[in-house]
Amino acid sequence: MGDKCVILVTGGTGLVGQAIKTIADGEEKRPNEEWYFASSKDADLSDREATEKLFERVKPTHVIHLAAMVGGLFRNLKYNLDFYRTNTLINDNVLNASFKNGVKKVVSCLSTCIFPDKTTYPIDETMVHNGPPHDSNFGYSFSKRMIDVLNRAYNKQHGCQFTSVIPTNVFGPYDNFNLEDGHVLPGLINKIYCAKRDNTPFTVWGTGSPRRQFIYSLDLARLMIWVLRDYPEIDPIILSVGEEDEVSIKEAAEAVIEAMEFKGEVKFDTTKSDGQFKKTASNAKLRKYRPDFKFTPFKQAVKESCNWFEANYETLRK
Ligand code: NAP
Ligand code: GFB
Repeated sequence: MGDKCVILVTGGTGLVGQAIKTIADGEEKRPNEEWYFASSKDADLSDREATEKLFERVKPTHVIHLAAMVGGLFRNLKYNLDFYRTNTLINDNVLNASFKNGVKKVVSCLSTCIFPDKTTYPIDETMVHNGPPHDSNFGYSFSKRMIDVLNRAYNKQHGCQFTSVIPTNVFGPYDNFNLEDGHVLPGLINKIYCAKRDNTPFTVWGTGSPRRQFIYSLDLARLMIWVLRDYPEIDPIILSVGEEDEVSIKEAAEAVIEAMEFKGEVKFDTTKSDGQFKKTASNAKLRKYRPDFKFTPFKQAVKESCNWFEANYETLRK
């Protein structure tokens, strides 16, 4: 990436986009690079014409494609059709505009929740299409899988360098803390904050027994910038902490309780869905490329996220 680079980050105002902005502004930006963090106000990327106008205006040489309809288990359970249609439109428009504008490299996002539900563990990158995803989010999962199909087709037919990453559950500053639409960790942080303020019990949804690997958004951002610059493959790469760092939802809740210094009553609402029990992914491929990469310790990342939440309560998404 020696010549002048214009890096367009679609979905630039979200959890992952803002983490990339924090890292780029802080340590990673290079003198020959111009970074553009787009939100839906710059262009509704589900609209082909608006997408093409954005690309004509920004003229990106590289794209980190994050923009998507995103949500936790409970939003996915409700809107599988919308997740499929919206994300399929966005992905086709962004990759087609990238091809038509001669973008040198695109890095898109899949997710570890899109892998087959009936599978052997640990899951690895070769298993994306080996069977149906968990029923709770089949719409989102199939739309994401089509990114990998599009990347391979653009490369085979036109030699495009379009690749993708497969992050596990992400959390951190600028997350969506809305209880209905958001993911588990921001939901737990928001609920504990309210339980402390209102002196009410803190309720964890489900049994607390499902297992997850969580990646801190700032670590993901560092890895995605590395993928943009140096990852040579079209095939996807899982970006996750190791299998040994997988925790139960109950353990994740305990980490938030400790970080927020909550002393009240903890309840489990087992009338709420547990969703997928586990989706344990291997980061062996990442370790082959980046044996030196150090993830932020989970409890430290949770503490930093809780501090950000409390400092930004008035303006954050909740
Ligand atoms: P997020 O916080 O919800 O941010 C979504 C971003 O996409 C926002 O900037 C939003 O813009 C933009 N966007 C949504 N619809 C759009 C549209 N029609 N046109 C243009 N922009 C649109 O999501 P995130 O957690 O950062 O996720 C980023 C990427 O990582 C997604 O592709 C997601 O699938 C993937 N991922 C996330 C997780 C996770 O745990 N969060 C895990 C694995 C993969 P506005 O701000 O204007 O709404
Ligand atoms: O992050 P999450 O909503 O989605 O986690 P997934 C859901 C798990 O956390 C379930 C439990 O076991 C829930 O019962 N949970 C406990 C809670 N308390 C809460 C809470 O307050 N809020 C939420 N949301 N969950 C998603 C996929 O699966 O993973 C998406 O559906 C996306 O498509 C995302 O890929 C990364 O991890 O189950």
